[in-house]
Amino acid sequence: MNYGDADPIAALATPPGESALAVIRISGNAAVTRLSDVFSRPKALREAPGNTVIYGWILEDRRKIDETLISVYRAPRSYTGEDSADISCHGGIAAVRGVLRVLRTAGFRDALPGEFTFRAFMNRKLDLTKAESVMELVSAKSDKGRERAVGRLSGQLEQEIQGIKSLATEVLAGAELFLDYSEDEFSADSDEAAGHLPQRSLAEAVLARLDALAASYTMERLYQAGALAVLAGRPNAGKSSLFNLLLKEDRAIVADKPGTTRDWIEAWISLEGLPIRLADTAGLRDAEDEIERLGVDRTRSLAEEADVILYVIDGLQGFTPEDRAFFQEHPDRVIGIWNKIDAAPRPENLCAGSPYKILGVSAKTGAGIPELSGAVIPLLTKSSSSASGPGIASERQKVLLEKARGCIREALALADQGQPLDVIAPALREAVNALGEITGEVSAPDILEVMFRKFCVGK
Ligand SMILES: Nc1nc2c(ncn2[C@@H]2O[C@H](COP(=O)(O)OP(=O)(O)OP(=O)(O)O)[C@@H](O)[C@H]2O)c(=O)[nH]1
Ligand SMILES: [Mg+2]
Repeated sequence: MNYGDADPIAALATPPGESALAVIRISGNAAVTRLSDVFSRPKALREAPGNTVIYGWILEDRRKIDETLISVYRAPRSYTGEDSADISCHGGIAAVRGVLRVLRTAGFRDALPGEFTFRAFMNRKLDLTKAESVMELVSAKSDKGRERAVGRLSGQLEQEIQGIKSLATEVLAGAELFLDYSEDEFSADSDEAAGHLPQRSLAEAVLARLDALAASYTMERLYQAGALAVLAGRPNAGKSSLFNLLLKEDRAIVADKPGTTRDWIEAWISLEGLPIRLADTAGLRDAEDEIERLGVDRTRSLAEEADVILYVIDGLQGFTPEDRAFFQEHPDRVIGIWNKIDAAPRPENLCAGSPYKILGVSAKTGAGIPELSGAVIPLLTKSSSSASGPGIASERQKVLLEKARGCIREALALADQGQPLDVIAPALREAVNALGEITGEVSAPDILEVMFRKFCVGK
């Protein structure tokens, strides 16, 4: 794949299918002029200033294809930084296809995934953290995820990285200056050049800010990608009843017969703003029936994948040896749920002295459910910082941040060992470069391509 160089491109920016409206986006050299060649009011469109809307028809050999509103943007005041336009046409499959066909005859080629945002980046309309946040915003599944992406789109992360980078650059400059000076005045291995990092406290401040950003990753990933919560437990414990209750929908079959659920099912829910993929599974037992046994195998493999296992105990049956064994197998990811407290209250001394957390709930009355969300969130977010300041959200950002962090740590360790500055300075330089790569100031074309390819077409 190769992104073009301001050649005119077009793409459908809305999902294909039947809808009231669809938006087709165009951008590139003379984009608006080219569009006017296939428009019912060419002069009005050609002369339209930026940020205005023009009404008219898209024409193919003077035949009307669709009635549209064209939002006109002029370089550099557009998303891509080029002349561009959003064509609002009718959302029918044939209408969209017709308009795209006409655009091709007018000299537009189909845009590649992420090509509009790539151009925005190349034209310095946004840095890489903002570009990534565009996709994060498009895929946000919860309000909190949206809010975090909007923070990055507004430049929160970019500013933080820039701030850290300028501190790191100061440390590097201090070291290099000293190095130049010492080359003139002292022999390279004299005492003055060794064992002393000028601005050491600044380097420590850089490390502290990098540590804080690194700690935000788990939480940011949770808000973006969500977590997998698996309902597991013995047959008839009430897993499907809880699934329906948390989903606020009668989705799973509930019956008094043990072994009702066979194939697991899943749905997205939101717990205090966190997107959770909730799975209801087949009850765990030594099943005689071949199909049920396959279901139980799936429960086990799903439980292995889970970020948190909601292990449901049938209050009417009590805490069985099988229940205890399950807890012992998954000590850090399981939350116990003593279900049916409406009919069988949770015993006071249940698991007294053991580290297991077992909450009493009723899928029938909803009692104990708020406490359940209260227990799930801390388990998922343990050891990660609360998401209030800037945070990193992509694997790419994480890798580069860790690189910068490792380099600063190395520089400090070398200084501790009394190494000379010409040994320390390269590590500092590498840290500064890694930070520059996060925002895209320093960037290799192949890395950019890999990153933008993950975008959707039209974005
Ligand atoms: N009294 C009472 N009954 C419940 C409660 N939750 C579930 N039940 C009943 O328990 C039975 C089993 O419920 P399900 O939700 O199908 O249980 P399950 O764990 O999904 O069972 P399998 O799919 O067979 O593994 C049904 O008769 C439910 O009505 C509860 O909180 N209180
Ligand atoms: Mg079930």
